[in-house]
Amino acid sequence: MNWPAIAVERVELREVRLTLVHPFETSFGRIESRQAILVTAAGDGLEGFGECTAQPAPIYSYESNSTAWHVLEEFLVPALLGRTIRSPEEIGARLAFVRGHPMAKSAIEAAIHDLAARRLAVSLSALLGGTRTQVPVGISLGIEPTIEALVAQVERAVLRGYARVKLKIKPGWDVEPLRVVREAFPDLRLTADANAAYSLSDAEHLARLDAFGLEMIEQPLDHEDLFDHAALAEKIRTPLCLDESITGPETARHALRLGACRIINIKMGRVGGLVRARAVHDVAESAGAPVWCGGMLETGIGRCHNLALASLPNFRLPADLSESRRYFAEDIIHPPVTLSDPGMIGVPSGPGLGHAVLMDRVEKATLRTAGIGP
Ligand code: OSB
Ligand code: MG
Repeated sequence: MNWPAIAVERVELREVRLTLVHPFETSFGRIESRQAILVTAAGDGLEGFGECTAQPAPIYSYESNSTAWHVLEEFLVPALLGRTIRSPEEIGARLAFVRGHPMAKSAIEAAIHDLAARRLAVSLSALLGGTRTQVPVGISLGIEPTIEALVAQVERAVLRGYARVKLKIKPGWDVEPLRVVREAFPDLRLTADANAAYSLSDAEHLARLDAFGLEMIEQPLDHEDLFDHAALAEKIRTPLCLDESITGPETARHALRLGACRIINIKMGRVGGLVRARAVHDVAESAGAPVWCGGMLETGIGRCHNLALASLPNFRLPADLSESRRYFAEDIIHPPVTLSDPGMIGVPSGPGLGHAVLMDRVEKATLRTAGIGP
């Protein structure tokens, strides 16, 4: 689909906080609410929305809401304001002078994509060239106080119809919870995500997880260590998937070539936007490796972007994309995201995000705002 010439006249930043219906605990800490920067790009009488996937603290990656706010306000937005954007690649090119800060870049790039899609009156998925009308989805379940509590969560997810369940693991919360869940659900598509909590010296321990028929283990080792992931892959049978380590098409190519992973989790924020996310998708596709769309507990806005991204053809495995109600009592979009069929979420077909942004709920959740431009 042809990209329209887009004039970015004004940008608004807004930090919001939405309480999660259930706290989410990973090897790096416990998350009780989704606190995010929303970006609105206005031009030609239309508005597009983006969401920054950073969190308040620089724990999952080095970005935080404050660094993203600073970089957006001082550098990224001024580099785009008043410009006519003639291609999706032009956004990244104009932002390339800023080193790093992929989540901040992705948020404004996403807002401009939404604006472009609305301008053409097509869905974001259509603008990207998506080929799916619904995408297979799973659920990512956090560490629970007890194994019984975890089994209850898995049971609810299975009854709800999720196509795959991912369990967060860390040293001391791995073999036992996986063993018990596997015993209770022998046919469940099951994966585990360590968020970099292990080192190569744990290889023998991690090999014990081979007994549970996991479809993959996600990011067992340090985010910067492709080499040790390749060494670990030789010592265990379960396929490795990388999340934190994959920062773009470059690391994707290196990781696949080294044998550091066989599967890639793509998050648009982590890789610096939709254009780079597609580039990672293409690198993996030509290497014959499947990808799937990861999540960062996004509000409905980020979730719609993820659904559009996951409609591309090589997103062959279930996404970490769950219903709005799994995260929030009241999402900020209408209608909320729900399962369309068991284990599937429909890709929005209306213009742009395809869901309305509920500004009254956004206002209620707002912590701070900044307007940039006339
Ligand atoms: O590692 O995939 C991860 C959430 C926050 C930070 C990191 C991760 C996650 C998830 C949640 O697993 C996935 C979702 O949005 O449902
Ligand atoms: Mg992960």
